[in-house]
Amino acid sequence: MAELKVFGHITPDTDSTCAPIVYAWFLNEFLEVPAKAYVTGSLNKETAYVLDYFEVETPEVIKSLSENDEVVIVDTNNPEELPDGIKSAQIAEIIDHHKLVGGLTTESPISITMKPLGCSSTIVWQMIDEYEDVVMPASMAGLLLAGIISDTLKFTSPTTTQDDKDAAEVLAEIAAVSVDELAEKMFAAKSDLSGMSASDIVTMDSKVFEMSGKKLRVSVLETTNTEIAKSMKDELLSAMVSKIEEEKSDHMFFFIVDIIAGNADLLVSDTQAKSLAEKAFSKEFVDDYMHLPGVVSRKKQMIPALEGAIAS
Ligand SMILES: [Mn+2]
Repeated sequence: MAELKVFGHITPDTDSTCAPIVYAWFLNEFLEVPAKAYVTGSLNKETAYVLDYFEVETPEVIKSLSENDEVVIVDTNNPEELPDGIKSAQIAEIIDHHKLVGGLTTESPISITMKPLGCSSTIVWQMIDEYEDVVMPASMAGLLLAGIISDTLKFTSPTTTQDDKDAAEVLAEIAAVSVDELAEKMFAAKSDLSGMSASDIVTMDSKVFEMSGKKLRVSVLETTNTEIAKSMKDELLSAMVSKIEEEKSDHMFFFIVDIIAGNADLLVSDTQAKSLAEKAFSKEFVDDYMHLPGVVSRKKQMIPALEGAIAS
C-alpha cells in the first residue's frame, strides 16, 4: 500500500498543521497504515513556535499532487484550498470542521468525519480516543492542544464547543502543560510581525469565497497588539489592492482581530467593499477602519454577515 499523504489547507495554520501530524502518527503507530504528514506552504510564526516548543519536526512541503497519490485531507473539504492536482489524487479520507462546499469526488466510498466543532484537532483527538489502548506521547497531545487553542482563540471564539474544552483539558494533562501559559506564548508568537511585509500580513490567514458571483478574499490577522498593524494602514491598503488586481478577485476584507479584547477592526480594498461592509455590519468606517466589537470568527460571524449583505 502506498504511503498516505496527510495534509491540511493551503496557507497552513496551527490546526491544519498539527492535526495532520498527529493523525499521520496515529495511522502509523496504531492502525499500521503507512502515512506521512505534509504542510502545504511555509508556516506562520505561531505554528512554527508550537512545533519548536513540542520539539516536532516541520513536515515537508507539498505543492502538487498526482493520480498516484493517496491522500487524507484535514481541516478543509474545499478543492480551492488544496494543492494543485487534488482532483486527480485518490482521496482516502477527509476530517474537517468546515461547512461542506462540494467539488471533491472519489471512485469508491471513503471515510469522512466532519463535525461542527471548534477545530479539526478536537475531531482527531476524539477519533484516537475511541481506541482504549492508545498511549499518546506528550508532544502529540501538545500539538492537538495547540490546534484547539489557536482555532478557538483559547475558547473565546463563538465557534468553541464543549467538546473542544473537554478535549483540551485531557490533552493539557497528557502534554503536562498549562493552557494559559501555552496560549500566552502562542499568541505572542502570532503577534510578532517583525520581518513581515504588508503583503505577508494581509495574506497570512486568508481565504477566498465565491458569493453571488463575486470573488471575495477575506483575511484575518489575530494579534494581541492591534496598534502595530493598524499603524501600517497605507501599506496594508496598497497590498490589498495589489492582491486583488493580481488574482482578479473583486474585493478584499482584512480583519485585524484583537485576541485579548475580542473585537475586530476592518479594512477594505475599495468603495464597493465599503458599502458591502456597512450593510453587513450596520456600522460606519472611521478613518478607513470599521470597529466591530465581539467579532472574531470568520466562519461564524464575518462570512455569514458578508453573505447576507451581498445576497440582499
Ligand atoms: Mn481548523
